[in-house]
Amino acid sequence: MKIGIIGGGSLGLLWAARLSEHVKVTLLCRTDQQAKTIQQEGVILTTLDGQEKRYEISAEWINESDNSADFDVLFLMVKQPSFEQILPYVASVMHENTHIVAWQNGLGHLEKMENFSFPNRYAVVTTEGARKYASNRVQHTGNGYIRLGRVHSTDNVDPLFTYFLQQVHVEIVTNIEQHIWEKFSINCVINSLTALLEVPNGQLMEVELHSTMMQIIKEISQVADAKGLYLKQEEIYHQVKDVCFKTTKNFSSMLQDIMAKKQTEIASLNGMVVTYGKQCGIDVPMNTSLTELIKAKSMLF
Ligand code: KPL
Repeated sequence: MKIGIIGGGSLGLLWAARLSEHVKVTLLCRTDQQAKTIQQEGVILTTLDGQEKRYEISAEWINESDNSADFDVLFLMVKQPSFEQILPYVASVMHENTHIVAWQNGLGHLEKMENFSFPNRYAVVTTEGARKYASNRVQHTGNGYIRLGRVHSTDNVDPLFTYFLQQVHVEIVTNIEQHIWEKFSINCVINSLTALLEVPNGQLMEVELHSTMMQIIKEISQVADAKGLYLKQEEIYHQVKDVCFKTTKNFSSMLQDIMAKKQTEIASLNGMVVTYGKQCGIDVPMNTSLTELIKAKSMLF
């Protein structure tokens, strides 16, 4: 199987290293500088137990990559703000049976894929934590689940692809939409609060934030309800606690973006709650305030 990973962020680097132990993987980078560094030095992964491992990975700059590449699997691992831009490139390096897997946090990306005729569409939700600390260096900061499911299809997952996913410990689920909303809720809580308070995930549990967290979750569950999905609020809160515990030292992706002065995913997280709230006529004051505060924080840096 020929696998391409688009996007060399923290999870892109982690998965390039991980997959290279099983299959041929090409990292399709969004900058020439990153592709060159990885070609010369490989990807350096610091494992959970603190060991440094070097992986030789084939890397290409997407502007110069070979468009006849024909990948069997493409992992789309760019952040939400860049997602739409890479879709024409995806269309140019796939064949008619390519498995296209979207790994984004938040909501909105699946609708964007609908404008393209991708036959085998999947989404992944994961609570694993990773931190990129140089263009080719990543630290694995927390274990978590990795769940994949077909988007808008009840067809079984192809046996060869299933075998590959099992080898890399990806769980196949049938109701990915429900998982996406649950993970979305977890990210709306952890990412916005860690970014605002500038603390690693674990520290959210060291201070009194219970009613703030419950209010974020309550508003999300109200909009989810209007969209025909049922979220168990207490259950989501327990999942938030569990993720904070398992990724205790991790800087959430939103905090990493704030620190790197990059555009955050707030519009696809709490901002999406605001958008859906307006569409459904539901007041979502906590998510509105968090969206405004994170946007303001990014602008004031
Ligand atoms: O997905 C994450 C993120 O940082 O975006 C969590 C699970 C919160 C890990 O930090």
